[in-house]
Amino acid sequence: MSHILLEPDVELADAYRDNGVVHVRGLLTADEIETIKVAFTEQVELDNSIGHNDGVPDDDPLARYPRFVQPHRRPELEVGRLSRHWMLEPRIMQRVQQLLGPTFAAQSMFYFKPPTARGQALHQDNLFLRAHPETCLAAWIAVDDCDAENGGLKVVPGSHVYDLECPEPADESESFSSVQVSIPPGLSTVQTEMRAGDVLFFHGSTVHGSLPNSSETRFRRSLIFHYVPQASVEIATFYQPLLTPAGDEVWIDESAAGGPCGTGWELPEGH
Ligand SMILES: O=C(O)CCC(=O)C(=O)O
Repeated sequence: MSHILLEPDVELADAYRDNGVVHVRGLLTADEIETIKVAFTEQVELDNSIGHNDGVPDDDPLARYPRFVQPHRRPELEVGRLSRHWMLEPRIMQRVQQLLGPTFAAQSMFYFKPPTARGQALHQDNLFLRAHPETCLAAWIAVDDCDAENGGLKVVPGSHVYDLECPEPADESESFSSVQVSIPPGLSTVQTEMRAGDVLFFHGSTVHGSLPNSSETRFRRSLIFHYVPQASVEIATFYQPLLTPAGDEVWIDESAAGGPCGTGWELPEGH
């Protein structure tokens, strides 16, 4: 067990402040996880056209099982309704608000990560969301048991106190995304081991990513949300409209492109 696991006698906010990443056991029940898993898997196997275009080749496992980005904006689909429900669900939202204060929801995503699929190289989420002046926070829900074999998330505790780093090219034999950041000096990656229904909360500067799914049989599905404090005054347009905890749509200013990489630097939308 890694030290990012929330101990019963530790406050969530204290653990988050110290590590920038907190693993909470069993927030969703087995039945709730089953409903999510079945709905998303049936959707992608029936029609994967709502998947995000990451430009992968046709013979890539991710071509058949593309990640879904912003599925909560598809109310006509069960996966859309489920995404929106869980994005605002009090067990998640109350914990997010303990960490951020008054909160807007900004993004939903679902990763299938089928057997042999590539992972996502180390990165910091707020490079993409560009929430300002406050950073974003992720709630990463394990829909399968996730570990090193099936490409479970790797995180760098303590990296949240560092600024955003302008990324370098990633090794695309291991990562479907093309950019990666380095591990801050003196810190190291922790391989998470999560059970279905566990949730990992992490800060927008926390360095994290995943290796390929080296299993021949196990998927590594996850439902992922990103949030920003209501104190944010700007965010990249892709994440708008934001949602209040009551589900009302809100628009704030659009953040300028570039961030730590300077002007002219463009990242793909979604991340
Ligand atoms: O699930 C993964 O492998 C990566 C997800 C991720 O990095 C993210 O949600 O920002």
